[in-house]
Amino acid sequence: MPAVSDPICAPATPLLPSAVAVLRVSGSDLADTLAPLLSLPEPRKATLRTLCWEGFRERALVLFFPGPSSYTGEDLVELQVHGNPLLVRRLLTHLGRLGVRQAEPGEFTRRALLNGKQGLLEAEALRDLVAAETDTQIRLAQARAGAQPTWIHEARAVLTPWMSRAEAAVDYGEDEGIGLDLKALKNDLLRLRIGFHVEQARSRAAIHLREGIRLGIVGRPNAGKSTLFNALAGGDRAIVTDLPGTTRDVLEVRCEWRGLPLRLFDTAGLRESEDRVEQLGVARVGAVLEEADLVLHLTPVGDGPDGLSETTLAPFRGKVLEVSTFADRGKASGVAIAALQGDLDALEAALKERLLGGLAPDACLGALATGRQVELLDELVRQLDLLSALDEGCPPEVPASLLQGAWAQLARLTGEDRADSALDALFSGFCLGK
Ligand SMILES: Nc1nc2c(ncn2[C@@H]2O[C@H](COP(=O)(O)OP(=O)(O)OP(=O)(O)O)[C@@H](O)[C@H]2O)c(=O)[nH]1
Ligand SMILES: [Mg+2]
Repeated sequence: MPAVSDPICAPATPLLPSAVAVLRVSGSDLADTLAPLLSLPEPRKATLRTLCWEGFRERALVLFFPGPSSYTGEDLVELQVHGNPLLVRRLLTHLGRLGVRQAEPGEFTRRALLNGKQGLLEAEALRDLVAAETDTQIRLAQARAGAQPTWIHEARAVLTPWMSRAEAAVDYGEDEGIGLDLKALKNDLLRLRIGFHVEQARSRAAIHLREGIRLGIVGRPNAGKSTLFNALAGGDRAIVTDLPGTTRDVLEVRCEWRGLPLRLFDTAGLRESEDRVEQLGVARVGAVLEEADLVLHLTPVGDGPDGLSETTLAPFRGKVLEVSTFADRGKASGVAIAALQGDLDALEAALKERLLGGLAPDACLGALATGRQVELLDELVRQLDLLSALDEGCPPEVPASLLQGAWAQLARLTGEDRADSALDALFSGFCLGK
């Protein structure tokens, strides 16, 4: 039985002039509710119907998915009408008169979740898929939307028998001499923990890819910052000249470069200047340093250190990557590039090492990727680490409670604990009609 069943409706496409607009209606017994407007067609067969209300006559393509074999698990009707925003609003108002209320953002998916049609992890992936801005982000979200990670099933398969053994040891242990074989438990956990550590590395990288990497480009004037900015952005976005002090403002661009979703910041060259505009530009570098996930500090090959860059970057050392530019002009150690010539392989390798722990973006397909998910995975790993460190002689209550803790983390991860807080956080990020 669906948990919620009052009929809801929402536009599933943006309210903009377009060829087609899609409206969704979900609820139990939609045949009755919608009877004054249309007779429902054969299930899952696109069928033309003329919708008549308040003097409007709209030819609509209608799709009917009877519950429970529908996205929401209840009756679902999709109406494809002409993409006039006013027409769509009039139809929604009329549906309101028939007792179909406007859905909250994400309410269709919330019902899908409550009716067991979808898991929380898949729903989070769907939200990310709709919000994705780059190819990599779309691929990652698609991989997560498809299926629950297999390691979750494997973990449950390992934990289930141990939970019953631990319970038995707690309930009957003393009377009937049932002990818990901690050594065998630790052995079983070993394989799981190795897998979990791989998942942790993959998900740390996946978080960067999902959120996009804020990359600041700083250095002295003429270090080649704007040239690199343009090369990464794949277009002529910033002015490049051989005059030092060309860039005065912070320029920002979002792009994907070699599988890395980036938010790039080009900045004014760091130097003491009499020029008022340039001074203002240099002052803005600080904000970029604060905001960035990683700062590329460019120094032309053969140039010595410069004092202003050193002092400006000192508080941010932990996130600075030193990069030698103009590699076409001389030999350099470390990460060396020639942006003008498009020679950026060393930078690619260094970025992937620093941000993805050396993983390729494709290696993160299917990994957990949100803050919520990764926190729960970390907690799960912590519980298993504690279990593996237990003394042979400890009372069975301790492993029993740790095993239950690990199980609870898995349930929170997949949303099977039905916690409202996770659902509310998720659906506040959804668009209408999803
Ligand atoms: N040979 C060579 N020239 C480069 C390279 N990168 C940049 N240049 C040239 O160096 C000059 C300065 O480049 P920009 O990208 O404007 O330098 P910038 O760091 O943005 O300079 P400011 O905006 O003044 O701080 C331009 O004439 C570029 O064509 C490179 O890798 N090799
Ligand atoms: Mg510049």
